[in-house]
Amino acid sequence: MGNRTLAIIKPDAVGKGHTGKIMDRIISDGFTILGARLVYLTREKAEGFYAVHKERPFFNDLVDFMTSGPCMPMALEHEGAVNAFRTLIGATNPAEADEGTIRKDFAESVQNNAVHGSDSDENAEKEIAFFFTPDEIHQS
Ligand code: IDP
Ligand code: MG
Repeated sequence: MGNRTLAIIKPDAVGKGHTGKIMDRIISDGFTILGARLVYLTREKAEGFYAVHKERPFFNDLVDFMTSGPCMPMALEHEGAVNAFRTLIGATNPAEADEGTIRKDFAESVQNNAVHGSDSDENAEKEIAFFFTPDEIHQS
């Protein structure tokens, strides 16, 4: 079980000024932030990041959304980081997210759902490398 995951505070949450509150929830839940940066995704980068979803009907809207403003990718450390973070953020659709989760409290809709979290250790490492070079990640 890996100890790292890639989180993104998405453009809806950054735009509404929720970045600090969401980072506070992440830190309070015991995650260490190994790297973080404000990023303006190009269309090409957003399409690359979500390439696994390119056949889905919502793909174009998702890319529009992810390029609508800055977002904040973060490399996070925690024991069993992938599952721990997905528990903290809640279900993809905020209407189905548990009380106290980040998506329940900050998401607008199934698309504009405030945060991303990696879905496997393998994808976590790929997604961290998508945004950060090894020397940009704090080695704890
Ligand atoms: P996840 O972010 O919870 O892992 P995924 O199924 O990997 O969910 O979908 C990636 C992102 O695509 C979601 O976070 C959300 O922004 C968007 N998305 C997923 N399903 C839908 C949908 O049915 N309609 C619109 N957008 C969606
Ligand atoms: Mg996913």
